[in-house]
Amino acid sequence: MLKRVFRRVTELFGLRRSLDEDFYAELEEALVSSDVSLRTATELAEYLRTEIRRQDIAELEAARDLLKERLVQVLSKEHAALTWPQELPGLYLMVGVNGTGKTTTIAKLACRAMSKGLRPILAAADTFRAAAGEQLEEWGRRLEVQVIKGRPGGDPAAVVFDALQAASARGADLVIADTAGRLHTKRNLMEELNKIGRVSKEKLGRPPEETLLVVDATTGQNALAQTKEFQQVVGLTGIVLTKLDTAAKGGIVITIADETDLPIKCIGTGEQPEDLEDFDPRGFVEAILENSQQAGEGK
Ligand SMILES: Nc1nc2c(ncn2[C@@H]2O[C@H](COP(=O)(O)OP(=O)(O)OP(=O)(O)O)[C@@H](O)[C@H]2O)c(=O)[nH]1
Ligand SMILES: [Mg+2]
Repeated sequence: MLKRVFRRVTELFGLRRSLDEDFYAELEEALVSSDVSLRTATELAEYLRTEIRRQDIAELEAARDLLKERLVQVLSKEHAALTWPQELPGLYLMVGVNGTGKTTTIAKLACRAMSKGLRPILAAADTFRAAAGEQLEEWGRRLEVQVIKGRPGGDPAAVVFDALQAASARGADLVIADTAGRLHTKRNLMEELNKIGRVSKEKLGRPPEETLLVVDATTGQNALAQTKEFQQVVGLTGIVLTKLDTAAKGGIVITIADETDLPIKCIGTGEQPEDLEDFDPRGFVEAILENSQQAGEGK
């Protein structure tokens, strides 16, 4: 799936003969065309230039290994694993712009929780669209997980509150709350999200175990602006990057890791409940920067 993500970067190492000045400019350009931000691309090229000189590297192969190691370093963050609740019930809040895969990811997380022996409850705090609650209820039926729903147009914070209450009453371990997709530039909707965060924190007596921003990997560079806005309004613990099984270029993963302190916790690789993987920085880097011979075979 990620084979063609960094094709231009991969090809650069395959086609070039030497590490001359043009190499760095071309590397920067190839990274940007793979959705890496200009800032991150420049930093990476500069790092390579310095290290190649310092270590007196002449081989393209060695330069590629250097880039790989640097990318692994950039992508490796603390607290990258999902935090499962210590105190019950725990809470996962799912946030993000429209259509990124929040609701689907909730089904995936519910599955993951159940495979760990935890009992989840889903909170349909997307009261904005009637169909949103129905979509979550459909997952609830499929997975045999309870769904707490509010009135259409009702207060989403109240739905999360009710779900936490229900979880306590019924001995459930984890509430996973769906929220309406919202543009990070819409002030009133972001305020609503802030309220959901405040109310849950008050009810729990601590912050939610996870407040996860669901990012569509095909979004490109706008994902960075989204991340920064949501981080400011609701305080994120990490990112779930979805749709990596599609035509996503994936460079945004590197930009988010480089320009924020948030870990990418999981990746979505399909539309089914089992299509969720822990993010593995080394595996990711190996997948995007395979050696040029393999890249040729993959065409
Ligand atoms: N290929 C692929 N499709 C995905 C993935 N995650 C979600 N989708 C699809 O993306 C579409 C939107 O997913 P939803 O889960 O409804 O997204 P949402 O963020 O809840 O959307 P809103 O509630 O409208 O904001 C659906 O068709 C999902 O099946 C993924 O990892 N891979
Ligand atoms: Mg949804």
